[in-house]
Amino acid sequence: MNRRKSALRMESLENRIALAGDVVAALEGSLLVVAGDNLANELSITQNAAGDVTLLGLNGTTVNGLSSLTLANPLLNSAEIRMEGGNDKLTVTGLRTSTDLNIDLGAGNDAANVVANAGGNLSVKGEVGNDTVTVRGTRVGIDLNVEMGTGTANVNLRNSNIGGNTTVITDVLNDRVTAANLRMGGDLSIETKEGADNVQASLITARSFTAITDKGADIVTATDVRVSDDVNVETSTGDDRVTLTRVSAGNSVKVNTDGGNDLVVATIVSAAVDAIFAGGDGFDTFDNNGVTAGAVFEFKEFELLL
Ligand SMILES: [Ca+2]
Ligand SMILES: [Ca+2]
Repeated sequence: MNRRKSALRMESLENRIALAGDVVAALEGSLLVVAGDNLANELSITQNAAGDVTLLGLNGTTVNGLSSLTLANPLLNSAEIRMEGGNDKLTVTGLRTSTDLNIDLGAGNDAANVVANAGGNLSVKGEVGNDTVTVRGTRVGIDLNVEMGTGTANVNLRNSNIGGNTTVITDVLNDRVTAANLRMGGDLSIETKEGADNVQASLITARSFTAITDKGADIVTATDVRVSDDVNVETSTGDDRVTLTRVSAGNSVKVNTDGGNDLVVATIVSAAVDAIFAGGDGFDTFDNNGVTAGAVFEFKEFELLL
């Protein structure tokens, strides 16, 4: 009885290790390369105030065959983190690179939570699978790019500063993209492709804001968005709902909801040049709670005005 029990225990421990896999990490000059395997890896990468970088495997995941690896204050120009296949979980806390930080979650249902300071670009890529990506409390010197593959994507960007552009692209299926409290020197572009998508942008300062949601019943909500150039929202076919609240543009505001029975609510929206709202085909409703335009204010193809 006892022997059988311990044999079972041994087997279950082996299974757990096999499922958790191993992550290989190496410093190649000033490039940190981290590569998971095709199992579900759970990894935490933390850089402390002294500059030491610790890679900690969690729930059975090992790092170079061990439970963790610490690099003493390495000179980090850039980092490449590839999680490969499997449902991976990655947490990055305080990692500082003087140039680019690239994260590829690979296939699988992955989750990444990133707090970093990248002097160059920060890119997070997901392949097939339902991925959740959070970037918060982060500074990016140049561009922040998030690109998700097929599957339901949940992208959450908040409390961050980006020197250049922020681009989020998700693939088909019902995606959710939240951008909150972001300040950037360039453009915020969110493109969610087909599926019933939900785009929420709030407390944004940027050069421009673009949301393109393609087919499907989409929701686009922009609150406290201030741009020096254009605001552009296109929701394509499907019954869409676009809500703009306290949105101001140094150039124009353009909203086009295309086919479907759409609802557009505009509250305290100002454009230094044109404000143009088009409902497209279908029975569309425009709820105007204060739109001002320096040149042309036009709303067309709406069947009901509130
Ligand atoms: Ca993996
Ligand atoms: Ca993966």
